[in-house]
Amino acid sequence: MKVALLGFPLSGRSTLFDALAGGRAHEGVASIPIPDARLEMLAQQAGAKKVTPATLEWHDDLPEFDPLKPESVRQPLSAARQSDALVLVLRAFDSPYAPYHAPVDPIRDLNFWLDEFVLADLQVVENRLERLTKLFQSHKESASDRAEYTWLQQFQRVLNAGESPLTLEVSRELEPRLRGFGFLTRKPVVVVANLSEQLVGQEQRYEPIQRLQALCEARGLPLVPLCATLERELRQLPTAEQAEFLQLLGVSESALPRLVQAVYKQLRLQVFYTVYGEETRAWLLREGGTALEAAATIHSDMARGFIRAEVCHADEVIAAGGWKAAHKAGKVQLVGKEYPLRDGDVIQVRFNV
Ligand SMILES: Nc1nc2c(ncn2[C@@H]2O[C@H](COP(=O)(O)OP(=O)(O)O)[C@@H](O)[C@H]2O)c(=O)[nH]1
Ligand SMILES: [Mg+2]
Repeated sequence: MKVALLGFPLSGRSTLFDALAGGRAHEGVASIPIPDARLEMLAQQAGAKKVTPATLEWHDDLPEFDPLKPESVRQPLSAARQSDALVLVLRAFDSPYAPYHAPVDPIRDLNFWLDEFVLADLQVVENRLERLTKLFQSHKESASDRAEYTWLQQFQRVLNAGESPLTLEVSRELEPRLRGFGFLTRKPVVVVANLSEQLVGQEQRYEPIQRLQALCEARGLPLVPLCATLERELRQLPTAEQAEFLQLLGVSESALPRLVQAVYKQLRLQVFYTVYGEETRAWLLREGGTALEAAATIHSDMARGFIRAEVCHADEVIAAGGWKAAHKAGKVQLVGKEYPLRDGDVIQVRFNV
């Protein structure tokens, strides 16, 4: 799952990315683990030698937008279509350079990006409708071309009316066709307000942030206020000194785990676990995913030769004292391919290839 950082130049994307990646980045890409207390417990109980968390792939590699050349916004936007989620970084700190000498106004900046999403998607829709119309004229269209046309027309109407396109349903057949367009207005978005050192911890009393909070709530966008430079400094400190540093700042904790969780939540994923041999591992699956899909995530052979799966929720495994103990206590269920996994299930696939 790809998460891309999007924002004006000098909004603090690279600083935030460094704070998240902690030096483990390569060319603006880094795998960032999802913090997971259940995984730690499961691994401890299993005596695992290797613990592998689920990760999201964070990207700070979108082409730059130059506010002095308005048309240059197209490049980062079209690259952003490839990602599964976007983190919109808004500058909420004063800067002598930021684009370019503009006063701090995170609401202006948020609206700029949201409007650009609509315009960019409308452009894609118009082009596609035109091509489909040509296809219809040659009478070579399929039923799914017709279905796509109808959906796109509805989408266009909703966008033009300024309504939320998230309410539009997409059928299972249509979904793979539409996925290719990477519509920005339908992407999971998390908003970051990048605060100055002075404001962090007191942002709730800062009027522009209060108004931003209200706007984000109205739009259904999670907002995470933080100070990227402080987060980066914090990350560079030895663990023993981090608590002291936070106390000095009057902040209770780093905002980064909350940011990662917010993105994860917006992606509508769930976690499942495997406890095989020496390794305890967390995996990601779409919400509502089945045992067969989980098997396919682990290994294609497991899906191909799927017989049954043993399933027990991590909380029950932990309460029982481990996988074997959960077995003994009769907590482990035997399920088939279509079983819908619950967030936090531990699974052991029986397969034959
Ligand atoms: N005061 C303050 N400055 C920041 C913060 N985040 C970034 N900066 C500064 O803003 C400048 C641009 O940051 P950078 O991360 O390179 O922005 P990018 O262009 O969006 O990648 C740098 O000089 C940073 O030190 C912040 O949270 N507070
Ligand atoms: Mg940068």
